[in-house]
Amino acid sequence: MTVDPRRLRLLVDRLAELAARRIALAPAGAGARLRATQFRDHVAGHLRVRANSLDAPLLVLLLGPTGAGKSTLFNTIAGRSASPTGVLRPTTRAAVILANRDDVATIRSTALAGIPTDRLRVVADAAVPTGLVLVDAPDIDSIEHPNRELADRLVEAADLAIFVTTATRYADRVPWAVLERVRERGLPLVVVVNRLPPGAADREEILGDVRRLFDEFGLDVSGGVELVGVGEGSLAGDGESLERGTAEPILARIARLRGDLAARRELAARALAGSLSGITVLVERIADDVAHEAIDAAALRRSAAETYGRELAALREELGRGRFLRDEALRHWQRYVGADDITRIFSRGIGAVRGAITALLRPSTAPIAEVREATADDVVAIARIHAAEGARRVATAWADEPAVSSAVDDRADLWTASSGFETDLRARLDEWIASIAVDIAETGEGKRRLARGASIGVNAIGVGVMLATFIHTAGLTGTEVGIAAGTAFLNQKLLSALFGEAAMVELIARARSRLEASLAAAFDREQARFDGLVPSPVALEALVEDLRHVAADVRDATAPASSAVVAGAVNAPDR
Ligand SMILES: Nc1nc2c(ncn2[C@@H]2O[C@H](COP(=O)(O)OP(=O)(O)OP(=O)(O)O)[C@@H](O)[C@H]2O)c(=O)[nH]1
Ligand SMILES: [Mg+2]
Repeated sequence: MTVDPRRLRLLVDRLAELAARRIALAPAGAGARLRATQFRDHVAGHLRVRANSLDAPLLVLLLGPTGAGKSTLFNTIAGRSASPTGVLRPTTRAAVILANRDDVATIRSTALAGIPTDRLRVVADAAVPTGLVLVDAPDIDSIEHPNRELADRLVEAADLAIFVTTATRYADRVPWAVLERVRERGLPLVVVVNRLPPGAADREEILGDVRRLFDEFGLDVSGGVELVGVGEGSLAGDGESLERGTAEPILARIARLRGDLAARRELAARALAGSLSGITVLVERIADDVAHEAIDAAALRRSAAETYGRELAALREELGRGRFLRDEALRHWQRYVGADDITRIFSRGIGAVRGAITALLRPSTAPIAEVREATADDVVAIARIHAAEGARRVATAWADEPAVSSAVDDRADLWTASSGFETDLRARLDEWIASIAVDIAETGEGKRRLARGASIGVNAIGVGVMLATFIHTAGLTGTEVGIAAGTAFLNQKLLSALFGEAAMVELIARARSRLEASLAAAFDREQARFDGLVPSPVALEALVEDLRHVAADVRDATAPASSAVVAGAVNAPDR
């Protein structure tokens, strides 16, 4: 099976798009963040470069712990002091690049694109043949975290890693974390054990032990990985490089690659084949990360929704009991609907009421504005208490969740109702009150009566319906006589006289359900502040699916991948 080069490049496009989406969905936790970065950097810095051409300059990376002698070896290969060495650890803090000037431009716009200029030091050398770029990396184990980040970034772009360690340092733990990524991404590897003791038996023993460690780790030294011993050499005259004889095996390796296009192409193909099999592993692991994040995000949003749902239910119940309305407004209304002449008409029976009521209810005397405003104020005040309580409860719960704790801690505004809550709810209530008037005007009975008696104000009746959604005789217990009960009784009597019992009940029920929808919308707006702190579970799930698909497609396109097959594909004449 061969890899169709067009298909390969399309796969790279898809991988790049998925890597960008993954980064945009805020990976949770250090491990997930690292994998997301590796994914993006590896696709951009290596897969795309190699899918386009195996003849793009090879990137050979000197990698390893601080003080192992990377820069000294770099200078030995360069044949001059190009990367300062030092006794203070760490020494190298930028990626030092030795290349022909032609390759510098290429590599900076492809494999090394995105690395800040202040972290690159270019040593352009006309004497260096094109085709191979040597990079001295900062260390991977000192306390300088940016050094490690840069080294990690270079690992993603390299075609060959020359891992430099020493006879005393090879078993240190930290470098193995980097070697794990080298193994996963299938990066061709040469291991240099520097500063070996002079005795042949000691050297053999150390190299044997190194071989065993690498083999156990799954980096097969007897197979693909080369192991090179470099003796503790006297430094050359400049003190910045080794005597050339000491580093002979490495110098020979570099010279061969520089001089032989086929050897470079073979190495590039091997690196690409490693990348293609490694990327499926990485992509699957990222899909697992994202799947976990989708579950967590959904759980967080659900907990917020439940909390706000409980507060909304409590609010609804309180509103239904009507006790929150201030007496003063109710008294206004009771005085209006309970005026002597209306009571007198009521006592004469329903027929008489219908006939006389329109004449009696004069809009000019109705306390419409007062009751409306007082009611809206009271609803907003009590809703705000529940919105604030909902926010406090969600923020408290989320403060214990690692994925969102810092976001919640950083934002004091999330611990109470939003600053726009009152204005927003008031606008919704105004709309609601207006909708009651519209409903009355459109109701059969209302239509008739309004047509007949112009003097009866639709707004006055609207206030009656509005109040009836909060105070109603059924919702008040026997002990709660007083102003609310009395007003509810008279208000209902009036409305039922106007519309008939059944139409009245429906009118009130519709008003109540519209009010509930408005309150729910206002609470949704509050909850959305929290939802916005976690990525959308739907977007995360979609990403999981796309990642699994692309991993399967890469496997399908490359199996059974070998460097020869890949080489044939990428350099195929039909490109
Ligand atoms: N005598 C002797 N000294 C060496 C040898 N290799 C490296 N050194 C010294 O070890 C020290 C560290 O070497 P560097 O080349 O700066 O090490 P590095 O790996 O680049 O270190 P960082 O840049 O910190 O990551 C320097 O003082 C070198 O002169 C060697 O083979 N023999
Ligand atoms: Mg160095």
